[in-house]
Amino acid sequence: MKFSIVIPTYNESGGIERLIRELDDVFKANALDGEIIVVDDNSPDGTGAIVDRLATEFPVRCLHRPGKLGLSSGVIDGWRIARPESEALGAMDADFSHDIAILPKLVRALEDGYGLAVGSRYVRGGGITNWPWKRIVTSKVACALAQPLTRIKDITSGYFLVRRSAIEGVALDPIGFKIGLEVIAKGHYGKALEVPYVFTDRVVGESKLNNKEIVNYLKQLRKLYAGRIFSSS
Ligand SMILES: Nc1nc2c(ncn2[C@@H]2O[C@H](COP(=O)(O)OP(=O)(O)O)[C@@H](O)[C@H]2O)c(=O)[nH]1
Ligand SMILES: [Mg+2]
Repeated sequence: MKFSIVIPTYNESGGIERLIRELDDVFKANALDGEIIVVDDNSPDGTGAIVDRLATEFPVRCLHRPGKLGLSSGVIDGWRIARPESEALGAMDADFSHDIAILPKLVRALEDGYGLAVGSRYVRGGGITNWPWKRIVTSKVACALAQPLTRIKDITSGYFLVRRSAIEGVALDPIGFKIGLEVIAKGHYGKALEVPYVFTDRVVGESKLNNKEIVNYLKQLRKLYAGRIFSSS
């Protein structure tokens, strides 16, 4: 199944070239027909220019946005320009936290009839290494707060593939960091599969998660819960 995977970037010059090379290796080794769309928010460190240079050699394009407009909106904008033949759309971070070795499993899951395949830290076989305990607690609390919305365990995962038809016509809120939660809560994907992987903290660059994004997450949850109450009454 052809797919397009969006990588939102802000100041990821330290790793983006290696990531694209390694993704291309994974595509070739597993006969995957994937397109990479990097959505760069005019990173001061020149991430966008690096991607433009790689576009002649690798299946990658860069969507340049004028400034730091947010992770979720970046993924949504990237999906808008995905090639029409891609039946699956996905997202992945640029910092190697998301293990590219499980990408073939995500693709195969969709080929096997799942509408959504999520890279998951919170199912058997998954985990987290070298994350500061504060981040682990934040992530667990974030997942617990959203648990009533879905059976999926790693609700805040930013690593997934979804059938395009499952989100077509669905109004995805571009707020904040958690585009995966929007898809999980609103998509019409039928069966979902969580594929375990071990999340590793970034080795280069800096995290962009800050208190503002945590507040954005709470706002997003409030809207999702309000939408549920409204639609069930
Ligand atoms: N285009 C874009 N990408 C962003 C923005 N904020 C974060 N990202 C990217 O989103 C991904 C996840 O961000 P990261 O800082 O690693 O978050 P963390 O893993 O939760 O600490 C990375 O690839 C970032 O470069 C943004 O405002 N715009
Ligand atoms: Mg990260």
